[in-house]
Amino acid sequence: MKNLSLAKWRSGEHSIGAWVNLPDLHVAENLARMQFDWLCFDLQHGLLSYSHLLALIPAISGTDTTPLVRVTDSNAGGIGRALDAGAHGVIVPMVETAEQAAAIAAACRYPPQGVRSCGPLRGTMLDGFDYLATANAEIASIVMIETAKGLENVEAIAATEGLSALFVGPVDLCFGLGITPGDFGNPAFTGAIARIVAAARNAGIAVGLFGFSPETAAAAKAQGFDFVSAGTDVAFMRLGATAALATASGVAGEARAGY
Ligand code: 3PY
Ligand code: MG
Repeated sequence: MKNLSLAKWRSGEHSIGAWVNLPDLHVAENLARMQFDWLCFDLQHGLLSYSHLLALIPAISGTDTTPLVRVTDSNAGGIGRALDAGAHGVIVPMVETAEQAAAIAAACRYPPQGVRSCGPLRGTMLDGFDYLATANAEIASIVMIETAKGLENVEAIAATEGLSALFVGPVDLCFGLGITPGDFGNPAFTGAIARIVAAARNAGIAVGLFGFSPETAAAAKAQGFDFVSAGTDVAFMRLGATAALATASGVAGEARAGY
């Protein structure tokens, strides 16, 4: 198997993905054919269940778009299930300590580097018979920094052996900092972003951002992020529908990004 997004992050190339909240394989199929580097199927907050993943990941297989899954939490069983469904990487929310990060990195790798249990049924079907031999080097283990405690420990978390990337959840990070959700210009927020980016850079791993809007996504590269989501499937629909309705009616509507 080959993780094209991980290869980009390792070579310092910026990548842009999209977030999938809807359990419809046609949405995923379309997005994967629109040149996004990766799609993240969201089991934490999206309207998806594990059985949807089994259909959605094959819907983008064979394209150059990397399938990532945001799991519900750091439980090793859930991480193993997402990878066994064919994900090329997991994004784990609310990570707060280096011990947690180490357990996540281990859950993503087969022994001797980790503790992932062997069962590459879907991996072999989708990615070929070299799956078992190549998965440890290709699976991305990504942890979210989005709480006050996670930020406090970010340097130690970033230094964790086997971790591929940090990922910022901007709205939970606002909650963690005690500022208004969406107040992304607040110095407390911009300071936290600079600290997270520096921690990743110093540890030699990538750092990504959930793009709350196309505008915040566009600013991510200059802020030092290696990868960013341009939006969610639902937000794309809302933004496109608002623009279409405004053009057709001649009455401007309020475009709402976000989730
Ligand atoms: C956040 O903004 O906290 C996220 O996790 C994005 O989904
Ligand atoms: Mg979050």
